[in-house]
Amino acid sequence: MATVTLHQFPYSHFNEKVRWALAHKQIVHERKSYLPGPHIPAIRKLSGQTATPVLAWNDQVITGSAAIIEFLEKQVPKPALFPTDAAEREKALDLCRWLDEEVGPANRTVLFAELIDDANYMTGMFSNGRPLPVRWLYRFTFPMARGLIASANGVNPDNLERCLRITATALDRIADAVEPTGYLVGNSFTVADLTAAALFAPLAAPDHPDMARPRPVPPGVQSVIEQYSNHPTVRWVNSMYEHHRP
Ligand SMILES: N[C@@H](CCC(=O)N[C@@H](CS)C(=O)NCC(=O)O)C(=O)O
Repeated sequence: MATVTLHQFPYSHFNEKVRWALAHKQIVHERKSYLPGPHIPAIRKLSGQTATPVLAWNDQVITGSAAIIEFLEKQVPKPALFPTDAAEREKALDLCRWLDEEVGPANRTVLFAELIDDANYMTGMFSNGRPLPVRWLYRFTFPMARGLIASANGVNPDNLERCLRITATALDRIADAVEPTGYLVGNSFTVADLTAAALFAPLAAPDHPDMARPRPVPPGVQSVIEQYSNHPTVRWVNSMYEHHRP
C-alpha cells in the first residue's frame, strides 16, 4: 500500500479536484492543510513551487491538479475517470484545460474580491480548527499579507470585470455542453464533470463537508452565490455533488 499525503488548502477548488479524485478512487490518504501565505516555505521545499495541491505518493511528489489526477488514474485505474474512447478522451481533456486555465482562476477572483475585505471571515475560514493562538496570529498578521493575496488572486477592478465576464460565459457554455446523458462527455461521469463541478463548487456552495463554508457567510459572498443560484450549471454542479462526490 502506498503512503499518500495531499498537501492542500481547505475549501480551495483546485484542491477540491484532487480530494474528489482521491475519494472517487477510494484511495486512503492523509491531508496536510496549510494556511495561505505561511504555506510558502513548506510547499516550496516539498515541490519547488508554491501552489497547492501537491501530492506525495511514497517518495514521488506531483504538483498541479491535472497532473495529479492523471497520475492517480495510472496508479489506480478503476473506477476510471478518463474515457477510453480516444475522441471522448480528447474532448474531456480540452474541457479540463479550458476550465483549469481560464475558468477556475476567474471565478476564484470573483469570490476573493468579496472575501478579501472580510479579514475575520477569511482568516477564520482557513484557520478553522487550529489552536486559538494560531488563529489570532493569522488574523493579526493578515493585513500585512492582504495586498499580496489580492494581487496573487487578480483582485483589481479591471481584472474583476474580465473575470465576471468569463464566469458568466463559462456557466452558459457548460450548461450547453451537458449532454442528454447528464454528463459533459459520453454516458458516464468523467474527469471533465469532476473538473467543472469542483471548479464551480465555490459558486454553487454544495452541502459537502469539504466545501461547506463556515456560517454565517458574509453578505457580499452570499449575494454572489445568490446571483448565480438559479443558473442551470449551478443546479448541475449540485447534482454532480449529490450523485458522484463521495
Ligand atoms: N493550475 C494549478 C492551480 C493551483 C492554484 O492556483 N492553487 C492555489 C490555490 S487555489 C494556490 O495554492 N495558490 C498559492 C500559491 O500559488 O502560492 C492546479 O491545477 O493545481
